[in-house]
Amino acid sequence: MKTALITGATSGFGRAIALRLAKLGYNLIVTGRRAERLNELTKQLRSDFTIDVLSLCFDVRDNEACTKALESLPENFKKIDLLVNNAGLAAGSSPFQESDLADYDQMIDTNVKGLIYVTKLIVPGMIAKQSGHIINISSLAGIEVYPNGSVYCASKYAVNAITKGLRIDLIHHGIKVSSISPGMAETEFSIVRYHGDEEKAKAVYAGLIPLNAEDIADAVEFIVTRPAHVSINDIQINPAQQAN
Ligand code: NDP
Ligand code: 8X3
Repeated sequence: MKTALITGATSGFGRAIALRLAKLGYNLIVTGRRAERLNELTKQLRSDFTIDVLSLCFDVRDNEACTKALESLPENFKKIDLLVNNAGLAAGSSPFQESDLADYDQMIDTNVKGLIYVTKLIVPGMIAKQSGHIINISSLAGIEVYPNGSVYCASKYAVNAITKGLRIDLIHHGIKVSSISPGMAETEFSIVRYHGDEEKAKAVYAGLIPLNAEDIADAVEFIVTRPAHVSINDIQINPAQQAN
């Protein structure tokens, strides 16, 4: 049985990906900051599937916490076959000149540095067994830049550069590196972006049918079920009503 580690499994894409990978028979390490959500998910996974589940509560921005959690994994979770770097956020939506620097720090620290910290800790184990797969959840925002999105977009452009670089650096170790680049999807993403303002968050999706978390789980399932000789570099996936 294979083992997958998913960051940011307490909500949205991460949660849906965890449930989908459980259905595919993966043992799971689920992570996030909200312990209660992790407990609830772990309970559901254990009752609905015959898999081993480990939940680890830590903030990906804290390298010491990442190290503590991931360097002392129980024996049966030590060999990680699939890492899904999903934890991330947008914070704020204002022109650059009016934006809060704390929001910018949070996005760079989570989406870029957090992804680097976790990946740095998992890659050595994959190299040791000369196999593995990393899927980074990027965004359409890593391909296009939109008004009031400069630094969120920058963080996802960085994710794409890291994805491409990792693919080159890890190719001789039997490790595949993929990304998924979704457009607008209704999760807790916009609630977080608007600092808890649910009305503003809802308005983002007015007049179109956004993607949902299951659409992204579908993409993950497609990527991990390809034959060994096939590597999916990126899946760009938009709502039918969103061109760019
Ligand atoms: P959600 O807000 O629903 O989920 C985000 C997840 O990330 C949560 O589980 C949250 O867990 C976790 N997370 C955030 N910050 C941290 C942190 N510092 N440490 C650990 N975990 C953290 O949003 P989505 O599911 O939509 O977002 C998932 C990913 O998809 C993100 O990288 C986002 O940028 C990307 N994305 C989203 C799109 C969208 O339109 N929704 C489109 C394209 C990409 P907790 O709060 O418990 O820590
Ligand atoms: C989130 C996608 O373009 O709606 O990554 O901000 S977008």
